[in-house]
Amino acid sequence: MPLPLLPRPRGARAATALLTGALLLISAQSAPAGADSPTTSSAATASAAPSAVQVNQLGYLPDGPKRATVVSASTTALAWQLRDAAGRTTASGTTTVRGADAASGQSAHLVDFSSYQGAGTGYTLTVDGRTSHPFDIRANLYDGLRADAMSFFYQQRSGIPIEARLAGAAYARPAGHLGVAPNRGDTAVPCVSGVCDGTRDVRGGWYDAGDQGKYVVNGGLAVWQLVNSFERAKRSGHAGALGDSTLRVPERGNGIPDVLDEARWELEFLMRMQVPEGKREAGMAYHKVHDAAWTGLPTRPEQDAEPRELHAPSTAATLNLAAAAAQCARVYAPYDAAFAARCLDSARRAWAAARANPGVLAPASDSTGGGAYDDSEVGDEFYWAAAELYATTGEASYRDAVTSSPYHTASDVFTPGGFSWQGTGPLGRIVLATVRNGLPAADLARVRASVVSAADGRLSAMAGQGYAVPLPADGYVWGSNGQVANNGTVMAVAYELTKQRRYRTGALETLDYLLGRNALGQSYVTGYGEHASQNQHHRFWAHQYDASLPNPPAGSLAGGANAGLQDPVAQEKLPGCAPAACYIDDIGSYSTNEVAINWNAPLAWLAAFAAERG
Ligand code: 9MR
Ligand code: 9MR
Repeated sequence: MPLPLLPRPRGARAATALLTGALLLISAQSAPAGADSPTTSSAATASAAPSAVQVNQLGYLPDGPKRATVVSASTTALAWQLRDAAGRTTASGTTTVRGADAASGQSAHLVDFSSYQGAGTGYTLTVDGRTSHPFDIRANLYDGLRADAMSFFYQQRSGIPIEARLAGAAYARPAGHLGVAPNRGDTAVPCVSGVCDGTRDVRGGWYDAGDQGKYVVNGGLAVWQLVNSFERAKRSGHAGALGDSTLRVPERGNGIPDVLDEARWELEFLMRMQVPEGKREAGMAYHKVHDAAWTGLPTRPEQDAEPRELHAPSTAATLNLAAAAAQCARVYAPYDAAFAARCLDSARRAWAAARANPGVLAPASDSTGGGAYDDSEVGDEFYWAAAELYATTGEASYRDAVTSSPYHTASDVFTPGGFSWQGTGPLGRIVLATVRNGLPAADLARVRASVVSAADGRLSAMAGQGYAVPLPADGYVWGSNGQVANNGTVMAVAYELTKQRRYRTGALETLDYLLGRNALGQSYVTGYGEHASQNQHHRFWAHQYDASLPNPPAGSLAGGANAGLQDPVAQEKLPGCAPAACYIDDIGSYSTNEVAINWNAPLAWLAAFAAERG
């Protein structure tokens, strides 16, 4: 049965991205990528030749914040004009001089046209003879991104064919890693010899990123964020927008919210990674499964001929499973009681196994053929898992684990980078702050205040900069866009807790950064914006290396600026870059331009939040 068409992204070039596939995507996105692109060269010369007007290239919500950054060395205010698609000036004013901006190395002015309440497409902002990329002002601005950022997960699925009717012809592919040659996984994967026993069926789940590894700590975080997004939407009365038949997933029409169908694909995998009862280390989760050696690019999933290996269980993986499965038990209960019960059983066993094996650490050196995802401090994972188990069960033993954890009371649990697969303490705070639980009122108030105070910290970081980025100037690390988006979700939670508009503003301006209001004028989301990333590091969406393969689908978030320059392309092309400008839309730059489930998850979360504001 043909599917009804879902809302398509309408901003700029997005409409063509998924419907007509790779060829049109390429011809429509005429801005050349790579070292010669106008963006890269303008960034390089920005301080010498002040020039750009950087906006959210998708656009702005009619009743949302509307700010832009102008790169200009002028020390006096400049006149700006907002023009509609017909070129008529609909608003005007003067800039605020901001001056030197450490992260971008640029000199900035701010334009604030928030008071403009009109709507339409094809607006531009002109300052001092320079004109921005076109953008929309409309209430349904984020509907398309909400669906596309979620659809990313379907397209990352392992162990199931990706169907043309759902993903578009260019993105269809056979199932990967189902034990069909040349694949050598994932239906009977042995442990790395000498480190653990046994052979497991670990089919399914999502591929992590541009590689085809599957890592429990990152999978646990990403799936938690998707399910958390649904739980949040439900609290705010918007669950319907993520309900059944809202996403392009094969389970459409089964009566269960599509985002939960998508998340279940990963949850089933995570539970397969748990050592079964009766075996040594029963209840623990294997840290990861991936290729024995790095495969080259491109490598289609169903063509991957490398042996797959399970890596030893770790305490961190076990606790991420416990947290995600405990959340599953609560959130799925109204829709599928049997599945919810299975999740709870898995979560309890994982918790008990982690308590019995509290210091089994995944080594940082284990990064051949897959990422290490190492973590030397797991007290925060204990806290997060205890918080989820307590929120779901209300049981005293989990409450005690929460209240006795140093992560429950420490003042620095939220870092400037928010949270990550390595730092999960904030997730415990967010759960306890938002999900009804039996903590004493004063303790609950303190937990909530800690989330709000973290959001205040991000707002003050934004206020001090030319681009309103919720990161400090030294925060541009591998996956900085994921950190930015995570911080956006912290501000959105603070908005839910306080209803104070400044937090909503912070969350929405976080999307402005990701969608083009940044040092490079780069929309980091494929298909959204006039100058959007399209060559992210991926073994199947590898069009830059093989014209028969597609670019990443619309709604794929690039890792973002990384001052560490940790790949050869970044090292060659970006020497001397200012932190926020250390990015290149080249498939070879895996340290600035990969995609990953833990980066798309907060993008999807934020897009759903923003779509509700429309
Ligand atoms: O392609 C890999 C990417 O998915 C990882 O994030 C990255 C870091 O772990 O490594 C990439 O693989 C490269 C490897 O580390 C070094 N040899 C070249 C590989 C392919 O670019
Ligand atoms: O997101 C990870 C980042 O924090 C690390 O610095 C980096 C190097 O270890 O690895 C990143 O994760 C990659 C993982 O190792 C392999 N799959 C792709 C992930 C995104 O690049």
